[in-house]
Amino acid sequence: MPRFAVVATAAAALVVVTGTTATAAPEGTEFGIQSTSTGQFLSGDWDGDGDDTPGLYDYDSGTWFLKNSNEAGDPDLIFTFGNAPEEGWAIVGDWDGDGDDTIGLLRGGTWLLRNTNDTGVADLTFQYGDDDESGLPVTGDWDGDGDDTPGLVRDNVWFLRNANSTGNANTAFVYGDQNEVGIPVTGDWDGDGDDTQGLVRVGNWLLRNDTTTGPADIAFAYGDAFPRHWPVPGDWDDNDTDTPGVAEPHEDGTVRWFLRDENSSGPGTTVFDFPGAEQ
Ligand SMILES: [Ca+2]
Ligand SMILES: [Ca+2]
Ligand SMILES: [Ca+2]
Ligand SMILES: [Ca+2]
Repeated sequence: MPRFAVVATAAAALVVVTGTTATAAPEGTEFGIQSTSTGQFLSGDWDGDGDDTPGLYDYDSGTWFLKNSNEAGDPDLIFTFGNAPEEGWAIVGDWDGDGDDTIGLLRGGTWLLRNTNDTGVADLTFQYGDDDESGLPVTGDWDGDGDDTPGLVRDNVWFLRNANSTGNANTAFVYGDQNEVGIPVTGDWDGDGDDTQGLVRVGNWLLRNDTTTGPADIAFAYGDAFPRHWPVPGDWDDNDTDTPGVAEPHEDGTVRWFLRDENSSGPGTTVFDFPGAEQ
């Protein structure tokens, strides 16, 4: 596989981090701000066995690289979904509630979701957001019914929808500051079955267990400030709670993943390179 010098969406997220306004769905060409590469870090339960594992999306080629175990090694799945270059956001979730997380793209306000991790047309296509949508996409099982559905984060206002179809937000609330500099993350921090919101500000994880306005229920430091560390939470040990992870891209194209199994400060529980150095 090609090695990754990532930090692509990094550039897009950097727009948020610096407090300026993202003006549209990210252009692939905008991703080069941080580096010459165009990648995004993701995590999901690609094989439906219960644990979340890493994924990479290459915007230049529209190629997904998914790994089914939290250890060094080659990707288990390599396939294309998206254009070359792709101008939308890469997103993942269990759209059909069958237990596996699969791929998707958000272009403008159009969500293109596929229920299998392979090349093909979108199984679901719908509008959620504006044609020139400026919000950042998030996905999660907001209502705890088993399927992941869309959300948009416009500055510090979160708009969550409980169905994979065109329509209005079911839940809208403020979380974060005006001109929020944190990176939005979502997960089931307390293991009760629903996904909720969080922000990662300069390495500080601020997680809340209800999709409402209010203070963080859990706050801890993990990792360094973006873009050195890209936040990627997941259920690494299959105990039904989502916990922090960070991906650290290196100049040689390798990426080191630091996954922690507790929502607290401390060392990475599992650390490995994906992709690693070419042999
Ligand atoms: Ca898995
Ligand atoms: Ca699924
Ligand atoms: Ca749901
Ligand atoms: Ca929860």
